[in-house]
Amino acid sequence: MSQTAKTYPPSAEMAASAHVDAAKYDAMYAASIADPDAFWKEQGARVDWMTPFTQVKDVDYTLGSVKINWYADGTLNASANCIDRHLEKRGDQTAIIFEPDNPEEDAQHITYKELHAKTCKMANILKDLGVTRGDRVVIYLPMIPEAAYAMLACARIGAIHSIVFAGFSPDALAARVNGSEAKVVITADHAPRGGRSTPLKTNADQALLHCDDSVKCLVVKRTGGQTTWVDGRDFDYNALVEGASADCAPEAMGAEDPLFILYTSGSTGQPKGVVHTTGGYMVYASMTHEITFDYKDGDVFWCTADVGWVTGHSYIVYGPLANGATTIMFEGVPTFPDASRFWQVCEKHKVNQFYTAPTAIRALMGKGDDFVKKADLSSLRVLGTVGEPINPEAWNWYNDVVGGGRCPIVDTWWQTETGGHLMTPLPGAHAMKPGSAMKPFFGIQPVVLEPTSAEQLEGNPVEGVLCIADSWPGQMRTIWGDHERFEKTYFSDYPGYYFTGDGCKRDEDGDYWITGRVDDVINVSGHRMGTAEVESALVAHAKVAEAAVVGYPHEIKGQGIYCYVTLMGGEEPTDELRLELRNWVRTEIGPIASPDLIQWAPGLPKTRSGKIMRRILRKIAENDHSTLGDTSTLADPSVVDDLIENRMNR
Ligand code: 6R9
Repeated sequence: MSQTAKTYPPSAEMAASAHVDAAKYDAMYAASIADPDAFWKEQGARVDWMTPFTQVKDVDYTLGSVKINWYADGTLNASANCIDRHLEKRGDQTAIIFEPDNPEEDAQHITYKELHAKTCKMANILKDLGVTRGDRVVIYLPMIPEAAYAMLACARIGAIHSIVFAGFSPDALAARVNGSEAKVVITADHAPRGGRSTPLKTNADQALLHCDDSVKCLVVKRTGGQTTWVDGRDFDYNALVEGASADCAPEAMGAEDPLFILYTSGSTGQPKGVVHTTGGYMVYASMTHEITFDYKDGDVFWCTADVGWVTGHSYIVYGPLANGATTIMFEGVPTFPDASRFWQVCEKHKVNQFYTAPTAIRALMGKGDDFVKKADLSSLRVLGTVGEPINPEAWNWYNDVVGGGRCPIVDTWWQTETGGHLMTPLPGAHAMKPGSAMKPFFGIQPVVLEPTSAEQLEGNPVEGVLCIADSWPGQMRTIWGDHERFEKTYFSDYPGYYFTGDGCKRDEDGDYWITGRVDDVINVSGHRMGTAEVESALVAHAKVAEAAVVGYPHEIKGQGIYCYVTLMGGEEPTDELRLELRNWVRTEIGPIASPDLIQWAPGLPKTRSGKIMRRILRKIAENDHSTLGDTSTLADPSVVDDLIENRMNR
């Protein structure tokens, strides 16, 4: 990512009106580092506690005894913080605007009072299905209001939700139901998206064949489309909701009781269940939502993510609702019915803060400015991006064409693991640089380390791996069922630090630029994908002997999926087989894991000990094979010539 000389300081008006200006940022940041306990004690008051906390931070990053606790002796309920506490002041205010996939279908405005009733009803239905405190519930729903009711209903009764993105396959769903030993799966008949429809219930049926017989399935009617029904296992939400009570007292949960599990890809093995707990997560989601987006009472906030990702958890549901905002849930895609949809929705609902991913910006940029210009975007005040580094061209287009040069862009860097933003410019405080995540959020101490010596790089400019020196309340606490893997993944390579898996540059002004993953995680359209997952899907195919998967630069998606495949002896490398493997991976994992390029590899470059040299495969996929580095340790250096000769990415 190139650094540009031009910076974009906040307007005088923005600096004067924002929650945080430059001087306040400096003072608050210094205070947050000097005395984290005092700082986070004060911020702890953002949420309503049933039992006030007396402890603030209790953290140890020592390998073998890693523990992360915040506000541990307090009790609270996340759903009460998102709903009940707003009822008196804003019971009739819209909490959620639901914008359906089809623009002809009416949007729904759900008030805080209605949200309360719907959440309580869903909570009572779950209780009747036998769900109690600490149980897991898997949510496999489209972007419909019931997804938010389901999350909040779980939180209300102390159940732990685990959302599985509706684009994931039955196999991926089954793995997550089994991994979390869920009691109930909540799904819908069909999921409309982009004018097409996914048979979600059919997927759930297939997944449940591989799950314990005791798992129940609660089915929401979205389209009324056909489904099959298993009596005794399947329950009709729309029928049950009629008779359900609209009262359900929120459970008093310990601050460190899990709020949710969210599976995400890592550099090795199968996806891991990231665990977030209640107190610290709520404080951090609420604070980052308010400060990063300069959210003010009465604003309409739109995050275009899906609730299946962490961005949807923190910035569609928990953060905005904790702050009493009006939050938009959009069921559709940016290009349906055409490329003006995002902007039409902004105009229709008078959106004040708009938060999306670089991949969407690049795709829309390619469709031309007219789609933007025909909408009235004067309500927009702050724009945001998340998920991957944004290239300066896309940043400039977002700034000029969408924001009309008036709206600061917050380039928020964070992860499923971090619960909320760790680095971002603040709208009223920082002179933005296109492509830079700029500054740490309060309490965040980024350090740049030399990758092999783990030595901390001081001064500016420097480049290395990005670690965080201390904890913050929104940090993940463990990997579900595998605390050892948690310690090993995040605290073993660079002892004493949380290792992010990202590389970064700190420029001469001390501003941060994320350079991308340094591990075997690739970022496809802002979605995390472990190369190991795609490899294991490929080798599960009868005709595949071996596979290696790497990322390569892709104009729209950021990174594309490049697969090197060695076939079983006697198998013909045909285009039909390519297509078959592509579809195979789509069914094994989901469409987001579709290979972009599949190269037939008679052999893979391996060391004499049999380790695949991915560095070489990455270079070939990037079409940058002039500097392959040292290949002398390869067992058979000649395979490299064949791979270069037959590369797909020319
Ligand atoms: C929130 C989310 C995390 C990974 C992260 C990094 C990349 C996210 C970014 C960014 C550059 C940004 N990433 N935001 N890279 N600039 N503003 O995306 O979580 O799905 O867990 O992905 O995404 O590589 O490590 P998650």
